[in-house]
Amino acid sequence: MKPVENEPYEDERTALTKEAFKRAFLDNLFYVQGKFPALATQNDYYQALACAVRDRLLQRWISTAAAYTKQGSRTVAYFSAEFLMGPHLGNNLINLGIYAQVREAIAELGLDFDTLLRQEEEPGLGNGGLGRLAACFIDSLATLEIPSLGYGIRYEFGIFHQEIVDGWQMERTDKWLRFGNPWEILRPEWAVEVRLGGHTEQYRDEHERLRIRWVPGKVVVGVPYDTPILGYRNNTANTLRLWKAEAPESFDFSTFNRGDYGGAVRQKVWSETLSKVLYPNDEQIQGKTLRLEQQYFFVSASLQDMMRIMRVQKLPLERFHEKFAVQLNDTHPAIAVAELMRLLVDEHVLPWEQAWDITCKTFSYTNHTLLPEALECWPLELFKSVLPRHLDIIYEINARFLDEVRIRFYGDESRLVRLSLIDENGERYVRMAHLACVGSHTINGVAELHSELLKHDVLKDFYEMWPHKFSNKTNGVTPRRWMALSNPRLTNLLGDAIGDAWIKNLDELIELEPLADDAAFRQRWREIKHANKVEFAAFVKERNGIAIDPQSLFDVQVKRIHEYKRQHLNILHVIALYHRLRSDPNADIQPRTFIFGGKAAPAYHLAKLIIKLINSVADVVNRDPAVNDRLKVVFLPNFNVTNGQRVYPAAELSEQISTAGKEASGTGNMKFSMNGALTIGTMDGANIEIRQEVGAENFFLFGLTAEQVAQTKARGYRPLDHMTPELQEVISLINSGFFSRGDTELFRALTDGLLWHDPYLVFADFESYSECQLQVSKAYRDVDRWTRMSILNTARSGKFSSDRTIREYGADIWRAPSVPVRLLSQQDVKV
Ligand code: 475
Repeated sequence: MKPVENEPYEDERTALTKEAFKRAFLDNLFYVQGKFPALATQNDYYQALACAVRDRLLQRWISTAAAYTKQGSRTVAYFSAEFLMGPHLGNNLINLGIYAQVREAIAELGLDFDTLLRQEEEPGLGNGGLGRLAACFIDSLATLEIPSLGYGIRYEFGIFHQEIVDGWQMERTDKWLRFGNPWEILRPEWAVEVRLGGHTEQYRDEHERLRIRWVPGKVVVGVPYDTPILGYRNNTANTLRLWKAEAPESFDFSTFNRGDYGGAVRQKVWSETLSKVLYPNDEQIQGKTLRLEQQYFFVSASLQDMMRIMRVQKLPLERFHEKFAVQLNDTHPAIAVAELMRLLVDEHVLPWEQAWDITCKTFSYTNHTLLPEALECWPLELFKSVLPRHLDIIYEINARFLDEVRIRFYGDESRLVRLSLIDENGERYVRMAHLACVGSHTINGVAELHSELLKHDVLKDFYEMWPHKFSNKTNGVTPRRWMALSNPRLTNLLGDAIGDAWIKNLDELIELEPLADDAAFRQRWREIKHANKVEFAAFVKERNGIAIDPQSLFDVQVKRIHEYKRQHLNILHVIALYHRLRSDPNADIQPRTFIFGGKAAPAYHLAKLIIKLINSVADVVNRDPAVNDRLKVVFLPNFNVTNGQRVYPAAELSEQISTAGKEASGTGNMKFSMNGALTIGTMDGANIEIRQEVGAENFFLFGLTAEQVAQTKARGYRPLDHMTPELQEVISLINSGFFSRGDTELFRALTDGLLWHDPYLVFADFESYSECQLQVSKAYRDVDRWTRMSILNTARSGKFSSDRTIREYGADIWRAPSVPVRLLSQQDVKV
């Protein structure tokens, strides 16, 4: 092997050539898995492969750590209760630039590479949009070479595994760590203690100053597990640091010595409960003590870890905000504001004013949802029982803040009530969004409309107080995972047509625009979509046992199941089509396959009923020979990152049909569009910006605007005013028991809810939606027109790369310059 110019010689163990890789793979199988081919399972091979790849990351990881330590770089700390990473292996191979070589190497060893990739249990440590956004962001941070750490919780059980039994969702525990996790490295030497509960008391310090001491009721130990996060084709490997909760040795010893073995065991069990399981509620809070304990646990551990880093780099704590920019991913980590104050004031004896100045310069807050039921408020008594000292600190922050409000808005008593960190209307609550706003120097929404609604609605009073804190940062997604990895056929075509600079600079896709008018290119474009559909159809056949026709239009809605996302609007339209076909067997409709996927929160009964309805309609429609050559309905179980990677490349129509003003941004909408699907959507979240980018003529728009929704509600919305004969037929068909073997009550909660309340205006938008779907069918039949529109969607999706989003956060909020990493060889870092 010849050394590359300016690059140090890579030794055998870290070499990326095919032969060196094969040797490393076999070494790992032998020495790490302790297996030889005759005994090895597919999982052993996967583990050996993963370890061989991980070895190749370590050199980058060490080089990165060395560069950051040497430079004392300003660092972004992304605080998030969720990181929905998806499988690492394929992504790391893409980012290392060795996907093709490794695939060949594995094939030459007589193994099936795809089977090995499928062995990986995805780390599903998130619910949906918010958690997946965190994963895209740390990918872009590494690609842009920005020093950063992702801080979160290493849940032993991630988002539940969804099974569909008799049409109903069943939840199974996600035992993702069962076979071990080759991507993480335990760092026990950096464990920290986190205290909880108990009470506070006053005391006098050695200078006779009155101080406050927190006497905790319990202590847990946070143990960090690090996962390297590679940049695309550079030498950067940043860190995702997730905390596991364990019992402190010393604690069970004291109980043990008192002879209380049971008590010692209970303490251990309780401690480990903290990081046991992810709360499966998406955009709905439950107000459970354990959830607050989880939030505080990872936030405290992370801030302590950052202070350790400052000590190692010999930086004084007074410069905390210069070393670190902390982004709060929604209010889940907002307790960090009070915790940093506690650490600085109580533990490091800084004056309150100085500590507050540091705190406000450290934090920034991103809001992800406008739904009132998702705004975190903790009952005061519960809060006090978990974090007594923090409650005092919050009272002090509030008192000083309200003094400021009093002066700014003289005599405006009601404003004080609205702005207070404590909700005093009835039962008292701590308002976490208010704590986040007061303790942050910037506040942002995740799409233009959402950021406007924050300013003029949910956070209006804060906007009036500090307009300069507010900005918009429209979400994005990483093109590495969502195009290069998941859509290899498209990636090849793009490579031939425009090169592969788009993977790092998605704006380059604009070079495709002229090719929309090239008939030969359009033909290739169609062939790729068709091949992706054929592959997906085989997957559906295997998972659902349903044969779907790759010639039909693949119409897809995949996302968490929620009333505001209106999966029921979609299925009502499917029923309407079914009704049309049964009423007129020769009706000329465009054959379609409706694909649904998504999890419902386990306690969200209406969402689960929507899943049941979709499956019930699927059962009838797919079996009915009068229609099943033209209509098919599929509910894909267990929609997650892995399944997303299969579905986006095969989709032709992307359903983004939330009630306007409810979907903060959406990110699935972007994944579809960049993979060439057209959108049918409302004027909501980032749909608006997608339509703006791709052009109104390449987007199927329907429904009320956010403003019209608000007006309609203000006037007193009555769903029955929007009843049409067709909608009447649809509701009657459901209520007749047609989809429920004669059970006329099964779906009553759903249909009655729509008829008498319909909080998300399904009826109000139904006609507009049906009409728009006719336009979709018409466009689809004009094959060239559709292909042109599809190409233009991809060509104009550059804005929706998370690289663009992260550049904006970097420029406006974090001010953390990139630090390119020079690859060190083992010799450079010899002890
Ligand atoms: C928005 N999750 C999407 C996405 O910005 C947006 C809330 C409470 C508890 C647990 N999870 C949540 C969310 O609020 C969430 O996922 N919000 C989503 O954030 C990224 O694209 O529109 O709904």
